[in-house]
Amino acid sequence: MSFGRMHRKEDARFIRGRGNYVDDVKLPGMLHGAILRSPYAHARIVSIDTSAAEAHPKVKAVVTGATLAGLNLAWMPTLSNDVQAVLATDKVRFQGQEVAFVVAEDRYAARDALELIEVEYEPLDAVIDARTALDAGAPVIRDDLEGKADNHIFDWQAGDRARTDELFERAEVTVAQDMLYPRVHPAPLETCGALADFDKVTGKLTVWCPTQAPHAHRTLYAMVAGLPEHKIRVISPDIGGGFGNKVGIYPGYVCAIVGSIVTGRPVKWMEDRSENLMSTSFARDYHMHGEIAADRDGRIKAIRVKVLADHGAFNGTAQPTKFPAGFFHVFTGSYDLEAAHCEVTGVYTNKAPGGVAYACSFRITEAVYLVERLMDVLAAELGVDPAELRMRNLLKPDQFPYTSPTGWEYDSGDYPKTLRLALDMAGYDELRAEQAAKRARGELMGIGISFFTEAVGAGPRKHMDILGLGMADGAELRVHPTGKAVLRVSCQSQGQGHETTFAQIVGNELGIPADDVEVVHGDTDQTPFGLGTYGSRSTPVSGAATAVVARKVRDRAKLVAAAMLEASPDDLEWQDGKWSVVGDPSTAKSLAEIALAAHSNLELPEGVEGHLDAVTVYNPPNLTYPFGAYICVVDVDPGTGQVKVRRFVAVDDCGVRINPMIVEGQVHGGLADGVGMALMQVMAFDEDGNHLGASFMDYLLPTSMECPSWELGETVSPSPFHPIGAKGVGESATVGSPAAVVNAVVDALAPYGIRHADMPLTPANVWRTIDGRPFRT
Ligand code: PCD
Repeated sequence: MSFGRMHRKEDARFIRGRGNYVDDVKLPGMLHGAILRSPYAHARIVSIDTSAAEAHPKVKAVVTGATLAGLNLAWMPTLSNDVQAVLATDKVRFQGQEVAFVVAEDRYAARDALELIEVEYEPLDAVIDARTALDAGAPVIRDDLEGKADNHIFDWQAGDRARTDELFERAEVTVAQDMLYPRVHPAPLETCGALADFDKVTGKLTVWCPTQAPHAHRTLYAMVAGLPEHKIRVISPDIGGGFGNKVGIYPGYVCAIVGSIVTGRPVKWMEDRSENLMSTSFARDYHMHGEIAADRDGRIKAIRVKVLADHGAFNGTAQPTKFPAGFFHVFTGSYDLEAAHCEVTGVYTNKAPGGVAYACSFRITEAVYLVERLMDVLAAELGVDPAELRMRNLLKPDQFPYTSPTGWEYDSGDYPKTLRLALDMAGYDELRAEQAAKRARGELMGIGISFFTEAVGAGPRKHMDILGLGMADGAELRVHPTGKAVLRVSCQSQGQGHETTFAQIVGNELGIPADDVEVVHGDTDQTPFGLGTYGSRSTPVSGAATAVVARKVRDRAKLVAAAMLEASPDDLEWQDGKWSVVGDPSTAKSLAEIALAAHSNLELPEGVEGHLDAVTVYNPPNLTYPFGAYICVVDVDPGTGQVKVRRFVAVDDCGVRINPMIVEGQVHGGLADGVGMALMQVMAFDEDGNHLGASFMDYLLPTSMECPSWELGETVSPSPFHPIGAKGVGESATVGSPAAVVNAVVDALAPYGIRHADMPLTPANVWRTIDGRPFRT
């Protein structure tokens, strides 16, 4: 068994500062690019004069939208079948939009030359608040789209409206709540960038880029630029965090490629922090109205939701094509109810495009937040304890596999057991007693619960695709004569430790140490096709492919072992990581022995090839459904509105854990993210569309100062849809934790009659929420 708490192999280079990131890659003759960006949120471009920049002694090329239009590259397709300007030609549509690209001998000269470009703008009114985007007379943002006369993108719905409405009409109790999941940003520590090298002689284009989906990038470059796919190589070296920010193709990548084609030299473009925060994919920005219908005794019946989704200036949200609101329709959460319905309307605004699944499988964070806030609003209405209300409504173990009212097939779980464990770990009853005593003294202590179910591992080819590409992943496993193995996968580690866990999967299947398995990823010339890493899909899809390909090797090894033992394969058994004749352990052959024999002159039966190597493509039969119960304890200072997260208990169930230490690390990171979103983060804009969070001075990342010492627990419900029973976990904590923190803060503020407050619960927001309200115990 190679599963277990193994130290991460990749840390040998990371902790020595020997990682190799895109900006570490330096090629002979390399030039540097910089992007001129729009100061306005919405403005017509009257003229662009690049002559002074071109005259700069170190400048090699200046590329504008007009240059790109000549190459038919001024616009590129987005992940949502919209188009996005690579460099603006007609108008700028958000502050920070790409307007021109300068290629120069060094980074400083490129930046200096930006200031020599003269752009004349005619400012236009901007649409900043999504709630006004569909007003009659609102400025039309996308007049580039033929016949477009408003800012509407799509209407989408899921569930059974008639049945849901009927249950609402008959319900004994209903509650409703408006809530905003604010626009936030994945903010990986390494910003985005690309190094492009076009070789005119061979016609080969090599792009180094921190992408979460190298193969998808290659295919899209081929489709968009018309370059032959086999002449494109995308290399994703070490990545300093992705969190969904590195899924899509950004204008800067295309500019670097064009820059290299135009100058005949390699061109590197790296954005700075402000560029990353202002122009790369945001997340969330959902204005939600949720309602829940229940009996007096707290049995919930139905949920109904209306969402206004702010998608920014270009619809670049990332999700399987069929689902414009991603997996939002999993909003019935972990509860047994009769019907549900949601309507989502997407609109354009003058903000950066994106809508990525920042640490969430396509809008599940929004869905979990919605249902977990509604549960607390209902608990307050009924005067029932929120833990008790959840216990009454959680799905029961015998309901699995469970088909939700909006069509999801949950795979496995014992939800009450997981919640019970969390309550025990937290000492829930004592916490409530402590809270009562403190309330009597006028102190603000809050306890927040959230129970979440995620749907990860996109996805089954029959249900989903991205831009027509099915979501199956390949894997290749080569076994050297001495029994050491090389695994090649399409998924892409951004820090999650795939080089370790994927080696552990192979080791576990083949009876060899994980250290004997090298994992190759991040290079389209070296790996099989697959759609990349996001939505916690690597373990569910590529991880499954890895187990399957290793089993193919094991099956082949069986035939070779049979030949070695002069036995029938039917008489062999796999025991303790070796093939042996049934009942005779002395005959056991290890993989290394078998590999050597497979490469030798051993006579193999008719039809059995030599070597042990194998390939596979894995098409997941279903998603996997990790879940968990989180409990957060906060203290709020009534004088300043400051929230302190005192304790956080997180019980996660991600099925079989390959490397429990990595899983815990993933959970720690996600919980910190959740505290950040709940208490500190929002991409804010003023009414003219000026971005108010373009540095880490304004857009705050949580540190150890804001985080408690996490208290983790686990339950294990193997997924019946996965060869080793594993479910994804990378995003669970980000999905589940914001609701727990907000529920805790709102619980602390209950004596003021507060039932809801929107994130981020900064001291100023908390203080404004309670200011002037009487405190009643
Ligand atoms: N695992 C184990 N076991 C189990 C599960 C899992 O062990 N059961 C592990 C694995 O193998 C890996 C990890 O853990 O290693 C994770 O996993 P998953 O869940 O599968 O996931 P993936 O796919 O791999 O990844 C992804 C994720 C995401 S998605 C995100 S956001 C984030 C996370 O991941 N990001 C990041 N985490 C992390 N970490 C780090 N360090 N960094 C980063 O960046 Mo998206 O959609 O993109 O938004």
